[in-house]
Amino acid sequence: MSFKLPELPYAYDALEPYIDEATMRVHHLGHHQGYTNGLNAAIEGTCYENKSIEEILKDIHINDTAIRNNGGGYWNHILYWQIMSPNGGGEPKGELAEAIKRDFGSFENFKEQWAKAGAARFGSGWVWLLCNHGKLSICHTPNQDNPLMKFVDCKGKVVLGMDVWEHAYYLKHQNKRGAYINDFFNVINWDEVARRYADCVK
Ligand code: MN3
Repeated sequence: MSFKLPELPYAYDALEPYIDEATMRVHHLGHHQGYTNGLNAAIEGTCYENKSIEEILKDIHINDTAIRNNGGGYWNHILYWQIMSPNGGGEPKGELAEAIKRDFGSFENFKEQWAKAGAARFGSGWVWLLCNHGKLSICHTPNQDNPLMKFVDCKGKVVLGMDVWEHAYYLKHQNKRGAYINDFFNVINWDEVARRYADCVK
């Protein structure tokens, strides 16, 4: 069995003007395809060949560098495409909105802490919103690491993730990561995030 690059759930230009078409094309067809190919090459002939991506990421050792980088990249980007939407933005509703208010004080405070985490991640990496027995927290990781990996010190189920690699924003936002993060808030698919949160608390 080998992993395949999933199709985007919307057109390449669907997230304009916040995330531009050129970035989406190179990000999906270039970077995500690259992680997919790298993952398939790294697991060939190993005990991971017939495992799910989640099983692989939960099991790997910190020194399994090729699977860590490519498998992380494969999983992280699938999440990333799903938690964005051309109908996204605005504020979360219902149970998720209540949980954000409870754990961050307000949606505005959450946004501020999220942007701060994005700025704090030096170099390449990801910012995560995690649900741990219903409680929400923010964490960030380097490279393509994610909270599924046992050596990563971020505990909880991922409900939202944001790519802060330069390849996610450089063509449009150049060196202004903060401007990209502001734009990201206009495309967050809160329905999908709420679905993941409901899955965590059920
Ligand atoms: Mn990326």
